[in-house]
Amino acid sequence: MVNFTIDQIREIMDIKTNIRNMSVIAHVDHGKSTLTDSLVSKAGIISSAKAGEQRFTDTRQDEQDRCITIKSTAISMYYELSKKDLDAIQQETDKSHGFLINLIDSPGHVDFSSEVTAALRVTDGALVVVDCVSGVCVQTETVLRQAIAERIKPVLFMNKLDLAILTLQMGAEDMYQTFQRIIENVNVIVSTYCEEDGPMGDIQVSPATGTVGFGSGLHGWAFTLKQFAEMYSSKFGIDEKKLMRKLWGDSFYNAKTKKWEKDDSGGGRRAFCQFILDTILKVYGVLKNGGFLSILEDISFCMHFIYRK
Ligand SMILES: Nc1nc2c(ncn2[C@@H]2O[C@H](COP(=O)(O)OP(=O)(O)OP(=O)(O)O)[C@@H](O)[C@H]2O)c(=O)[nH]1
Ligand SMILES: [Mg+2]
Repeated sequence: MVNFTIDQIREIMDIKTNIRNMSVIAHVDHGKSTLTDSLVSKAGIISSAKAGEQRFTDTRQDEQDRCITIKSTAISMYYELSKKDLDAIQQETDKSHGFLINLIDSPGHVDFSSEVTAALRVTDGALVVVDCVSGVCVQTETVLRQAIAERIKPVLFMNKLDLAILTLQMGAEDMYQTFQRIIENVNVIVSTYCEEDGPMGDIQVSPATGTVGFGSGLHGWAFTLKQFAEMYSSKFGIDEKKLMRKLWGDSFYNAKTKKWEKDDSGGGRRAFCQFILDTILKVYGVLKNGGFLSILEDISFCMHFIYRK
């Protein structure tokens, strides 16, 4: 069931502050169309059972046949922010909680790069997808550079976590180190093409500020540290924003002494591994034999794009 109406979409078109145009950009095969499917299914346009396999935005027969995106395709979705999230972005949206998200799925193959240029011209935010197993590739740098040249702020989505867990059987610390390296690589590119004191300000991405999402487009789930910070905030009695910073980087929690530490010499475990990855690894352990992973389903990366504005 589509969970919005044409009337809602029409109404929101008049509220300019509530429209977000964004492009999904990445190296070829890093999972842009599959991830777009997951977002589209969240909006109810396609069924969740088909999400990830249908590649809804690959509308042409040759795209479906070859499993590759050739033309950029736009899709409009309606999304409602909660009151709390709306307050957080301090925007004059007294009229509506609804947001119109125009998402453009672009091709990653270098032959079709003009499609990326065209997509970036009409969007004001970029969702940069990186396959966490392959890491930052040639086209990742190219499209990121293009986005920055168009003065578009990027957010990062670390994709294919299922592959790292199930196929590569990576442990939590290994995964953390991999993510950390990829984020560093992305930020090196960002700082190469964008000056910190330039017109765009600091546009480096970090999980601690909610500008990096993690998940699997294929299995239809994703998270940012914000969800976990919200969950753990009352348990630790720490404010959400502060807790997000503690859930990333060299921040260790010692369950015995109940203290936060800066290294693991005191017997603490990295907070990101202990409170986030361990949980996900456990879920995969339980559901490994073909269960559908709707438990962690979230549209948080989309939300955080909204946050950045
Ligand atoms: N394991 C796993 N495979 C994925 C995931 N996302 C995409 N894939 C697979 O990766 C391949 C490429 O996915 P696409 O979504 O077509 O990639 P794309 O970035 O849109 O590719 P182009 O548009 O041609 O650049 C397909 O075989 C997908 O099934 C994921 O989260 N996990
Ligand atoms: Mg594609």
